[in-house]
Amino acid sequence: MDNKTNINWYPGHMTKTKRLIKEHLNLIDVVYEVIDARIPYSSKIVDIDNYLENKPKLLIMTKTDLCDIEETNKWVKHYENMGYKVIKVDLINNFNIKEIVDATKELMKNVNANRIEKGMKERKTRVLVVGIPNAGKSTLINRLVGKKATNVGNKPGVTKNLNWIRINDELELLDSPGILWPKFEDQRVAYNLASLTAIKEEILPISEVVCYIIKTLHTYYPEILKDRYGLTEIDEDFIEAFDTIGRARGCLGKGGIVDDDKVCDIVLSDIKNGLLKGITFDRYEN
Ligand SMILES: Nc1nc2c(ncn2[C@@H]2O[C@H](COP(=O)(O)OP(=O)(O)O)[C@@H](O)[C@H]2O)c(=O)[nH]1
Ligand SMILES: [Mg+2]
Repeated sequence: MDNKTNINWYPGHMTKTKRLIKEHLNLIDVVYEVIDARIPYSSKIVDIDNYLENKPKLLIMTKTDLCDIEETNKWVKHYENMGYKVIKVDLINNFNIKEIVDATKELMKNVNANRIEKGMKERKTRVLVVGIPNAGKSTLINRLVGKKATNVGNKPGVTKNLNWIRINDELELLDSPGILWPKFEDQRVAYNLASLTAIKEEILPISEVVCYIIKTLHTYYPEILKDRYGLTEIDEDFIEAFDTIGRARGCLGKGGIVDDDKVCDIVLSDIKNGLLKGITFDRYEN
C-alpha cells in the first residue's frame, strides 16, 4: 500500500461546517466531539482544534458495543493523558444520559462561577455536536433529546437562524451537527474509515477495502474470521480467501462459481449491520 493519499471527502459539508463553527463559536459553550470506538484514531479529526479554539470538549466514543474494549481503552487512556474528558457510549442498547449531562456541567463550572462572581445568572450550556459521517452524531442527538423534545426555537445566527433544542433546564443543543472529514494523508486511516464507516466507492475500490478487512481480521481477530467465514488461512492474492467466504456464505453465481462482488457485499454489510463485534482496527503502539 502507498502510504500517501490526498483524499478529501465531502468538501461541501466541510466548508459549511467550518463556516458554521467559525461564525457561531461565541454562541457555543461546549463541543461534543463524536468518534467511533472501533477506530479511535482514524475517526478523530486531527486538526479540529484549529476550528474550535479552546472550547471545552467532551470526546464521546460511540459503538462501544462493537469495539474490542481492551484495545479501545488504550486509546481512551491516551486521550485522557492529553487532557480529554472521554465518555464511552453504546447508543443503541445502553445509553446513560446522566454521565454526559454531569460531565457537561463539570465543564461549565468555571464559566458559571465567573458569571456568578460578576453578579450574573448561570447560563444555559449550549452544545455543538461534531464528527465525521456515521460516527453516530444524529443518534446521539436523538438519545439526548429523548421523547420530550421541545424546540426552543430559532435564534439568529450570523448567516441563518440556528435551531436549538432543549435537553434540560441547563442544556441546549444545536439541532444539526457539524459534519467534518479528517484530512487523512495516511493510507491506513483511509482504509480504516472505508472499512468501518462511510465509503464512496469511487474513492477506494471496494474489493481492496474488503481485502484490507480480511487481512486485518486475520491479524487481530482470527477467531472472528474463522467463526463467521470459515477462513483460517489467507493467500496473498485473496483468491482462495474469497472462494472460502463465498462458499461459506452462499455467494455463488452461475455454474457454482463464487461471485466476488457478492462476497464484498456480505462482508461490508456484516460490518454495517453490527454483526462483527469486538473489533478495533486502530492499534495503539507504545
Ligand atoms: N451498534 C451501534 N451502532 C451505532 C451506535 N451509534 C450509532 N450507531 C449506528 O451507526 C450508524 C450511523 O449513525 P448516525 O447517528 O446516523 O451517524 P451520523 O452520520 O454521525 O449522524 C447508524 O446505523 C446508527 O444506528 C452505537 O453506539 N452502537
Ligand atoms: Mg447524521
